[in-house]
Amino acid sequence: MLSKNSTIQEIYETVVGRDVFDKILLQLNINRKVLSLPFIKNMSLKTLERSFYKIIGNDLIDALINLVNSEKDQPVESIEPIEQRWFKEAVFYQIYPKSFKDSNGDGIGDINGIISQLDYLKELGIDCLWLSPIYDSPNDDNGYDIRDYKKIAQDMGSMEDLKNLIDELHQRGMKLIMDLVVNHTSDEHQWYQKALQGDRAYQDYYYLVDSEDVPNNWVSFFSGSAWKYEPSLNKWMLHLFSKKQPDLNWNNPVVRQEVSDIVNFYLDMGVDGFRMDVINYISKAEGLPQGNEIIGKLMEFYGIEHYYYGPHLHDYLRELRMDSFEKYDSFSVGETPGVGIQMGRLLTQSQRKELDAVFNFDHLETPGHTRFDEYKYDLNYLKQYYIHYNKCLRNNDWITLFVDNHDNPKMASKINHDSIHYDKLCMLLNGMLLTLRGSVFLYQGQELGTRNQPFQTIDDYKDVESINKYNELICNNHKDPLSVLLAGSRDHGRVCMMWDESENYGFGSKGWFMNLEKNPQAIVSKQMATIDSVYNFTKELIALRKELKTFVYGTVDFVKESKKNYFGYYRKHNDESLYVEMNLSDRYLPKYQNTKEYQLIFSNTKQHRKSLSPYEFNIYRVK
Ligand code: ISL
Ligand code: CA
Repeated sequence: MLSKNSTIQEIYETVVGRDVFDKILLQLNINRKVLSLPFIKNMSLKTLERSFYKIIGNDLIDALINLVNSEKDQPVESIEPIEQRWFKEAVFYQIYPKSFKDSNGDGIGDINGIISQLDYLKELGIDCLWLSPIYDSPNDDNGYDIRDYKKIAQDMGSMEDLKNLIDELHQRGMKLIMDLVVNHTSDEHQWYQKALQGDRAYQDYYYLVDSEDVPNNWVSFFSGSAWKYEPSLNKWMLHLFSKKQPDLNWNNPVVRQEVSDIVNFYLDMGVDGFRMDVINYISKAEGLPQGNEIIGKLMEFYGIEHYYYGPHLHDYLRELRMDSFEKYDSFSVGETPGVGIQMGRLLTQSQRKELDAVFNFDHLETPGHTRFDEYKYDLNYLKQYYIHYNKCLRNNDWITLFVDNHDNPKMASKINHDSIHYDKLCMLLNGMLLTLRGSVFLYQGQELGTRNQPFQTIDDYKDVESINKYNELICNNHKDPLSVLLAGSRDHGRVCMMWDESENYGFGSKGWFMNLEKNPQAIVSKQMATIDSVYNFTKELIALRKELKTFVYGTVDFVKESKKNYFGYYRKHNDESLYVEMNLSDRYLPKYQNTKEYQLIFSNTKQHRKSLSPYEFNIYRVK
């Protein structure tokens, strides 16, 4: 057990301690090397608290010690060969169904629209689709607020359509994972409705708390308090997300039973696994204690330390896996915001039987920045992130590789939105993902080189998070709320796919969310017809990755790590050795690694020179 007498180094050697320190340093933009300075690492927590009392107060260290002591396990440092599984070889493709493809002219993407594009996805080389929620929902959070888990939203189609989709996918040798949103339901779910009508059994499904005043200082991810007063019950309801998304009480075994029942319902139907929404938030600390002020300010969300790695997280995940996933050759990937590398390892190591992989989000912003900051993303950070991440992993670990999803602006836009080399940059990003070790998740449009939207007025936004954020900024007299939204809105990822040059790029006049981008390059029809497009680059590289299993199971050895703007690594497996190199900048760069004897097998550049051109990406076979 660690205590205030423990040193910083002792804390850093624990799973939680390491991740928490790394996170704090990241947020404060301080290099983690400071922790190796003798003066720092040998300092006891007591001294740390005393020295910085004015800044950190008297309960931050207690909060840290509690969290650290709550985790008794350590990752297993296995040297066994990597276990071969389908999801490690697969290239995943995330679909935001509303925006993907409309089949019936109502302007809203649907299941039949997806079916109509399966040949397109197969040709691209996609192995498995992940669908953002398609269940019945009042759409307060675009489907992440589910009213009925076993019913398909009317706009999306029917259960028959879903079965059809599964058949059509399986016939093509492809798979499907669905979104499992079970940290919360919609307040229109019958469970919550029954709770509101006074049914005690259903009240126990949620956090409905008796209290004179707001039960604690936790805040919602979508602005304001995480508590809503329910006058008819005279109780407070916990909602970490919108007011229409009450959190489920996982301490109630009946709730856990309901969840495994939902999972089994779909796995029995033939679905191949789930992406599990904010699954690390399901276990909340006993008594729902007040969030620490300093952590709240630093992380922007008060209370987070009491639920992002809660006391029963491992138990609940294991139980769910045994009751459902384990009976099938299925895949589970957890969306785990805030979880660091070591905690992620404990959630995913194969012998622990919790999750197969998680999404770690620490690469989406550079140190010291949050999503709504307007800044230029430096790719050297992404490089260091992957180098560090890989060095922490053993063969019993598995990770996901991604840069875009429905909750973020486009990574390439953050890096260099206006560059004349934008397409090459997109190729480089896709190239990096497809040649590192991990399951690759492409987001719809990423194969085209789509970019952020030129949103101008508040009416251009649809997302509940953006709209709440805007109102909050207005209340706080912010000078330029629209520029904040433009930098960080999730809507950049949610506009409709651009299929062709017909009205609204194929979504017609009723399109639910028009693509305002006036860059006609990133359209499917054009990209397919252009030899050196982002699409063709991505398609050919996926094919190469399928052919060369070295990219999946090979070792990763980074070279020239300290050369700014240069990223190079070897992938080796059996007798094969491949070398990947890239220029992370939009200027010419020396070729730091000698590749003269190597055979160039893949590139985003036609004319090769002595130096690397802007965003050049090359793969060599080492002879
Ligand atoms: O956008 C965020 C809050 O500022 C992210 O932290 C995001 O909410 C978080 O990653 C959780 O995302 C998932 O759950 C949400 C849903 O709105 C997101 O679309 C989903 O990916 C609630 O279900
Ligand atoms: Ca439709």
